[in-house]
Amino acid sequence: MSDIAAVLERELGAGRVIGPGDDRLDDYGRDESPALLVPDDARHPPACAVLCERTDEVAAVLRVCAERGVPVVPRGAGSGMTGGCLPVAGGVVLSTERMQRVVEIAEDDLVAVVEPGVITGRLQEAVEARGLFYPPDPASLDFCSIGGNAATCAGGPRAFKYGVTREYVLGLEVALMGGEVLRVGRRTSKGVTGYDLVAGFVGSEGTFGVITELTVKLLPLPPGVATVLGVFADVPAASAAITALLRRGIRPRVLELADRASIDHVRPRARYRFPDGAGAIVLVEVDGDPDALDAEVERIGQACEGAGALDVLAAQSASERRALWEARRLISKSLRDAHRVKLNEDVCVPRGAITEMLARIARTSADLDLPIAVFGHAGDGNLHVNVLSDDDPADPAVARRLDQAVHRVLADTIDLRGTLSGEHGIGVTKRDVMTLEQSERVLEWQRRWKAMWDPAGLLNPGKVLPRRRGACSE
Ligand code: 2HG
Ligand code: ZN
Repeated sequence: MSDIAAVLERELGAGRVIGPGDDRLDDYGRDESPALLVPDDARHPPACAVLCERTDEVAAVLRVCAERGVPVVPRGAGSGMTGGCLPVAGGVVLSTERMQRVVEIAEDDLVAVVEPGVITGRLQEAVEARGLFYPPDPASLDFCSIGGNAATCAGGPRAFKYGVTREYVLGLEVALMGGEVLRVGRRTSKGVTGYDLVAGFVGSEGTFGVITELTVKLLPLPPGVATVLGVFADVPAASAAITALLRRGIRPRVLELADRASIDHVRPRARYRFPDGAGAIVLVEVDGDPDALDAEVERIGQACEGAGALDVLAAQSASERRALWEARRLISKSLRDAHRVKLNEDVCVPRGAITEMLARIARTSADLDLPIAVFGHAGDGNLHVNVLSDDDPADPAVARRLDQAVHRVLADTIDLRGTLSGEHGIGVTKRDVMTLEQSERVLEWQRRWKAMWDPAGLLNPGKVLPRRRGACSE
C-alpha cells in the first residue's frame, strides 16, 4: 500500500481505503466521459480511493492530504460525462458514495436535508411518498447522486419549467482543503444575507470544497401529469410545433426533441412503435390540476398537428407514459452501444437558434462524413450533439475528422450566442476549449476565485479552468 493509503487507513480504520493492487481501484479512475476527449496528459490512476462515511472523515482526509501536498479528487457516483471526477494528477479519490442518509424531510418547511451519496431517484421517491416534489431529473437519476448533481449543477428534462439543481440547493455543509468545515446558505426559500456562497459551490465541480450535506428545496407534488409525443417528418416541423405550442401560452414541464439518427437508434429497443418516416420527435409533458390537463393536451395536439405531425400520442396510462420516457431515456445508451466512438457535446443555444444550429450540424455531418445524432432539452436550447463513428480513432485521419466535427459544433454554438455546456459541466474534457467562450480576464478572475478556497491547488486539480493561455487544438 502506498504511503498516503497507509496513512489514511490508520486515520479512518480498516476497510475504508482501496489501495494499489485492489481490483476495485480502476473503477475510481473512470467515469462516463468519452475516453477520446480526455487529454493524454490527464490520464492517471489514483494512488488510492477513500470511502468516507461522515463529515469528520471527509475533513480528516482533506487535512491529511493538505499537510502532505497530495491532490484530492471528490467523487459521487461517477456518472459525470466530462471527467470531472477523474484523478488527472493522481492523488486520492474521496468518494462520498457511502454517505447515503436522508437526514430529514420537513414537510412544513418544504425542505429535505440529505447526505451527498443519496441517489437522486431515491430522494425523489422518498419525498413523493409524502406528497412532495424534488424536480431536478438528470437522465442518470437512477444511479447519480445528489452531491454530484450539486457539484455539477445537473439539469434534466424538467429544467424547462422547474430550473436546474442550483435553484433547489438552499444550504450546504462543505469541507475545505485543509479540513475546515463550513455551513453556508440557509433553510429558507428566500434569503439574501451576504454573498451567495451556495451558488458558487454549486457547479464548481468539486474544485472549491467537498459537499458533505445539502439542504434542498421541495415543492408540493403536482397532482396530475400528462405526456404527449409528437412525431414529425423532420426537425424544422418539430421546431415549428414547439414554437406554436409556446405561443399558445402552454408552459410544459418538459419539452424534449430528438432527431432522425436518435430515433433510428432507439427504434429497435423501444416499446413505442415509431411510424415509418419519423424524422424528429417532440416529447411534451405538462403538470398541474388534473381537470385542466385534458384541455392542455388537446392544445398540444393541435399545435403538433398544425405543424404537420405524422402521429400524436397522448399517453393514457402510467404504463404508456413509461414507454414514452423509456424511448427518450434509451437514446444515450443506444448510441453508445451501437458505435465505437460517441463524442457527446452538451451545447446550449438560444431557443430561437435551434433550427439553425441543427442545420449547421447536418452540414458538419455531411462535410466530414460522420453521423451525428442530436437530442435533448429543446425547451432550454440544450442539445446533446453526439458525433459517432465506427472507425478506429487511433487512425490519425479519423481522429482529425472527429476533432474537426467537435470544433465546428462548438464554434457554431458560440457563433449563435450559445454556451459550451448546458448541464454536463466542463470537467477535463472541455477545459481547454473554455477560451472559445470566455476571455482571458474572465478566466483569470475565476482562477483567483478558485485560489481563495484552495490556494495550493490540491482539490480536484486540472478541472474546469484551462491552463494559462489555454490552447484549442484547432
Ligand atoms: C440525457 O439528457 C443525458 O439523456 C445524456 O444528459 C446525454 O449522452 C448524452 O449525450
Ligand atoms: Zn441531458
